[in-house]
Amino acid sequence: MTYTASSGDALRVAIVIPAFNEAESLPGLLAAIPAQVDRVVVGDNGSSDATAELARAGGAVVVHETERGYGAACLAAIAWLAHNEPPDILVFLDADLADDPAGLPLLLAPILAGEAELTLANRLPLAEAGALSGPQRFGSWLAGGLIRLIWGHAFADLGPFRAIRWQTYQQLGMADRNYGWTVEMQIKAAQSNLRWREIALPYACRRKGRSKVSGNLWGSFRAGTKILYLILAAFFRQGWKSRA
Ligand SMILES: Nc1nc2c(ncn2[C@@H]2O[C@H](COP(=O)(O)OP(=O)(O)OP(=O)(O)O)[C@@H](O)[C@H]2O)c(=O)[nH]1
Ligand SMILES: [Mg+2]
Repeated sequence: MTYTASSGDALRVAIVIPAFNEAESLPGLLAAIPAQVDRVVVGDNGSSDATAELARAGGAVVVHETERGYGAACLAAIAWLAHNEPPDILVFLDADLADDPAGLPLLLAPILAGEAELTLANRLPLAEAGALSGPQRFGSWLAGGLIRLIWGHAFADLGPFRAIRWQTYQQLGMADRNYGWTVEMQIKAAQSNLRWREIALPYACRRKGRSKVSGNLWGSFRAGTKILYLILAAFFRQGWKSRA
């Protein structure tokens, strides 16, 4: 199945879902994914529950990645797509049903219209009460502010639900293997002056399963320090390069 671009081209969309012990949420999530989506690939990090079986039962391809980490799971799933069915548009979606797959047409619209290479779901305007923690909101504000200060691109959020043209993704050279995946993509989008759009989409509280990142202090701390580290490292690396 495909989506149609304003140029009339039929574009294939693939969704990457990094999942670790999300057996309770995954069946509902997979059932809510629009039929036009061509392929769903779940990057599983050795879940001890039925995540892999339920993902397959829900029609997804499951790629196993031994190294724990959000980025590592995404990279493994993307490698499978690169070797099997490279799509035209790559979408990222968490497995815990906090993002609603029904928002996909809105997320894809600027890309299908040829107006953007990257679109990101902004969780802040429509987030359910309690869905975004204080540290998450502060982290998005601080990271967004630093990226605007350094590269002039004003992102409001670092949300996981996003879409990017496959060719554009390939040019970014994504590498982060854990908490820095989302911010790395936004830093590189800003550095390469990509045309991007943020779209306000609903964001719900996690109702099932255990939080791996924001819902626990250690996860939030590690995510926060990794995000700050990546922004400052990119700034200094760029600074050195421009002086070299
Ligand atoms: N494969 C894999 N997936 C992960 C890992 N850590 C998190 N995830 C997945 O990444 C997504 C985001 O993790 P969450 O625990 O929802 O993090 P969060 O959204 O910041 O926190 P909550 O608000 O509590 O949901 C979920 O689909 C997780 O299953 C990991 O180490 N490996
Ligand atoms: Mg979540």
